[in-house]
Amino acid sequence: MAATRSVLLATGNRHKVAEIGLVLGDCGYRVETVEAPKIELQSNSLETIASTAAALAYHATGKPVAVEDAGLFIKALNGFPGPYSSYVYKTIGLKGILKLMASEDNREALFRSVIAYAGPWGIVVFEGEVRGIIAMEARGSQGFGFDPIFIPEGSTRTFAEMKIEEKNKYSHRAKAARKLCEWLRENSRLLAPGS
Ligand code: ITT
Repeated sequence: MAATRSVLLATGNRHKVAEIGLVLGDCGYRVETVEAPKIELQSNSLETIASTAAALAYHATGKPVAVEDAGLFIKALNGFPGPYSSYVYKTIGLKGILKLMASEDNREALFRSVIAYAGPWGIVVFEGEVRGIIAMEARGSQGFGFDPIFIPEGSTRTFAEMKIEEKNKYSHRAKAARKLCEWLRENSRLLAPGS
């Protein structure tokens, strides 16, 4: 089915667009992008960050807008970096995380994704998570961010060793996007054609 309807996603991350685009394509929607709100919100809650950013973007564009916020939560580090994942990736990076984890036997971690979709209906929020472990060393060259050090439950390979289709079978983001798909199906009457 050709996707004639679209969802506007406020993000500067092309990998998110590709991953969410693949899922939404399956339910007949294209992803279009708009610049993410300039304000980088600091909060302990992915829900608060995504919802506030979606509300701001909706206000700025006058069109329904989705924002996705995600984070990596490492058990042995009490959930660090969590909502600060983007900042931690840019500062200490993969090497820094592997160093912090060097003497840890417990490698359990969790990726969480929250998609907030703001429109005339208010803000709806969809969540997805995937459990896994932090690898002993970085592996793979696909994807982005912490993909080279995260091995999802049910696989022996890191996200960075997977093509998007395979990552989407496991990923937090694909799970949240599938929930958005269900919502779009059930609420298509709220969305004007072409919006
Ligand atoms: P936006 O423009 O959408 O904000 P971003 O890259 O800044 O893009 P986030 O604020 O959601 O995205 O930051 C989440 C960070 O967590 C991201 O920069 C990665 O370092 C990490 N992360 C989130 N999801 C990930 C995934 O699927 N694979 C690898 N790392 C991920």
